[in-house]
Amino acid sequence: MISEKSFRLDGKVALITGASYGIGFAIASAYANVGATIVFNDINQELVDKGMAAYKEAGIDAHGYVCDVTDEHAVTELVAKIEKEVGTVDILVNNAGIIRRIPMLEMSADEFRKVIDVDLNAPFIVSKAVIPGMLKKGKGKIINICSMMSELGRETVSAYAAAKGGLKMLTRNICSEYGEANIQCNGIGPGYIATPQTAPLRERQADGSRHPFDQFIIAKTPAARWGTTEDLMGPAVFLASEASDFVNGHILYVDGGILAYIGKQP
Ligand code: NAP
Ligand code: GCO
Repeated sequence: MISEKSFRLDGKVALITGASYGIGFAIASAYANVGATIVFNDINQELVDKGMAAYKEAGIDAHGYVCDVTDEHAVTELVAKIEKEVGTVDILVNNAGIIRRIPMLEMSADEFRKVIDVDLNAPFIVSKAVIPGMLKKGKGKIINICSMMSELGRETVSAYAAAKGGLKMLTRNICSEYGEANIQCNGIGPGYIATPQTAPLRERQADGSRHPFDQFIIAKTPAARWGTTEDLMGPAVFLASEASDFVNGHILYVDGGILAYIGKQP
């Protein structure tokens, strides 16, 4: 029977990748607030130290590790270390990601590959590393952080859109391959969220006016605002909890209505 307990994560170990700050930090904080043990990684010690200090300030006793999620050997070692030092990963959030805003004709194949490597190959690598532990436990939750670009394109983000579109289908495939083992794999598709990643799109202009893209997103969003990382907390808790045990292969868009809206008339 449904109860508040259905949305709790007590006794669960949650690994959130790239979670020193931004969306990953917010999701990890939400999970800690409902009982989970938090494990996170970031790409260098400076970021991990920054994250550990931020978690401590928030009253969260997190476990932080340095790991480049694109390095399969390093990820395998990371998961083995987590299982030894903390416990089997019950919840994985593939959050780490990069974006390169470059017109396609100016983007090198190496730059394209780098985005695909972090935003698509890495979720495959990390998911592959944690699924064996989930199979042993007979359950698990994988949540991939997708994007508006899992559904829409726009100028200068060809690599990112290709990666996030692929991540949507990887989500559906993990669902298909491991649903019978009681592993649920879903995605969260944030709209436009105010984090360091989108800071260039929100910079004030020299005359103090809002960035043109900022104004564009306000007109494209029924909620008429940018999202905050807090807006993602409830959906992330839901998809990590037993309350969503029959939700699988679903991309939950948390976008203030962008995907439903043609946009406000200029
Ligand atoms: P962010 O502020 O740029 O944070 C991303 C985190 O991932 C950073 O800590 C980053 O470290 C880390 N990271 C990057 N490459 C890594 C690697 N190879 N190994 C380990 N960690 C790595 O981004 P965000 O805005 O919080 O976004 C988080 C996720 O949400 C991303 O997947 C992004 O695509 C997605 N998303 C964001 C928005 C938005 O509007 N902000 C909307 C939809 C989806 P560094 O600081 O060293 O780069
Ligand atoms: C961009 C933005 C977006 C957001 C997010 C939207 O340049 O268009 O960075 O891609 O990061 O992915 O959902």
